[in-house]
Amino acid sequence: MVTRRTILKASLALGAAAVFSGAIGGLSAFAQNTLRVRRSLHNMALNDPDLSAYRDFVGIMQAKNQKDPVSWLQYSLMHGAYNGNYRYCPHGDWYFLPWHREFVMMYENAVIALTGKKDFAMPYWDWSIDRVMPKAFTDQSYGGKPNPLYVSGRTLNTPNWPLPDAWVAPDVLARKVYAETNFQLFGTSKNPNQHNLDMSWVVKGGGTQGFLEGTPHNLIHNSIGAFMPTAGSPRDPIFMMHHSNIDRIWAVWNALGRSNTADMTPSDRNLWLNMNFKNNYLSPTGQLYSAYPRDLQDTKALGYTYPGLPTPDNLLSDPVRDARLLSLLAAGSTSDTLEVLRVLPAANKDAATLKAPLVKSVRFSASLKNQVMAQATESATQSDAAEVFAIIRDMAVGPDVSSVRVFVNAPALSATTPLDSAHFAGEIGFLAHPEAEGEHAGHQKTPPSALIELTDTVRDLAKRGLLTTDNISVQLVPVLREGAKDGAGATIIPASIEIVVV
Ligand SMILES: [Cu+2]
Repeated sequence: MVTRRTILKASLALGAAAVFSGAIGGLSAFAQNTLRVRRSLHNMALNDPDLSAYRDFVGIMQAKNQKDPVSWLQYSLMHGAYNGNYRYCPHGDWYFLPWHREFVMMYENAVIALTGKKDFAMPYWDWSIDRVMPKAFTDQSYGGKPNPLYVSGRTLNTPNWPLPDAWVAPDVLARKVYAETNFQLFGTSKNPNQHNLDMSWVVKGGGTQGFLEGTPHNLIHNSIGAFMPTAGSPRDPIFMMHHSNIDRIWAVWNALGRSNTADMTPSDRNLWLNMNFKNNYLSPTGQLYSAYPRDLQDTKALGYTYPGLPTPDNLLSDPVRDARLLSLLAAGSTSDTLEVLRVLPAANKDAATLKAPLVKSVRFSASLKNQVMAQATESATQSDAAEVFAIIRDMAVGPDVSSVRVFVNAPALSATTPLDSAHFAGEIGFLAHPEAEGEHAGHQKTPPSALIELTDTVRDLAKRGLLTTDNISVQLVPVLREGAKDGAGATIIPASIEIVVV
């Protein structure tokens, strides 16, 4: 029996990654009568018809009166405003993927309408392969004229570039994205307080971000700088390339045989499928329109696909493990009733700062230690070994903080401890989040929460003989926004940190 747990230990997912992570050009594989194929920017010629149509579209939209509903600015404002709040776009809850799928299609349909290129399909930037910004977007001019895809003020010369393996490497995605079989653990979980279909839940956040949203999605937004870390991120033309790739990852995940809703409770299934993103989108003629997740699950039904989608890998889900993790995420930091091991449920008041990382340690019992150590020694055919996670809840994130790095049992830590340290477990990015001012400040987001898988790190430390005490320490180090100074705004105070073994 191949389950998620065995594949984690056997690293079989590495092989699977090689099958579908390659960039495959050309229109041949899936082209049908009307199915448009979104292609990788990898090796795409600067004068490729799709890339050219997108460039022309951006130029047309930017040349319009920016009060026209069909203009570069007004389209972006459906998502949110630069120096302002998010308007309709959900981050940090389970509507993240379907909402952005329709948002990319809104632009794609407008490209078709405004350029007349009927077979246009939005390209995607596969940042697992191309670790720097695509040249088509960084050249200041094209064809002797200013390049509409270029944005000044981006921060592309920071230590974040080229994008590090820890965020985007194919084997990391294989283990942390594709080997996850539960939609909410893969694509961000529900706000546990949501019990109806009121649209205010869409923008509220309050779910727990896993690897996909918290790490590559958020950190690439932040690394690009300029508009991209803000609610006005769609004003940077690279937004669509980034979100087309996020959308492709969802399509790959589904193609592997994962269902969005099969393991949801009936009531959750209703709340996810039937949410109305009411008038959240603009048509190519400037009319508001709506979309529902129930209609956004199958790209082929929507008229497009991606090349090189994998076939199902027959990885079995582990419903007991999924249910335990989801109930832990839903329980909030005060519940203490679950029959799952939880460590450190007490509320936290301490801050993580650059000079003093926040450290939460726990002494493992002998039986727990055995479960954890089993990660290093158990044969790949056994499927009952424990996984270890940190749940970091409701982080109060200072305005100067761009992300938080999570380490396990590191003897010494600083802002420059490398991501390839054996003690590194993960990094969660935070999009810019202006504080709400007064009642007209827009939708207030719930502070972000994150689920960090520690299994690989703990297993690896044990293998290397670096788990030398009975303590497991989870350590948080904030990372400053580009250009920010270490000071009062450079702190993170999570409401709680739990180390859970499921
Ligand atoms: Cu967004």
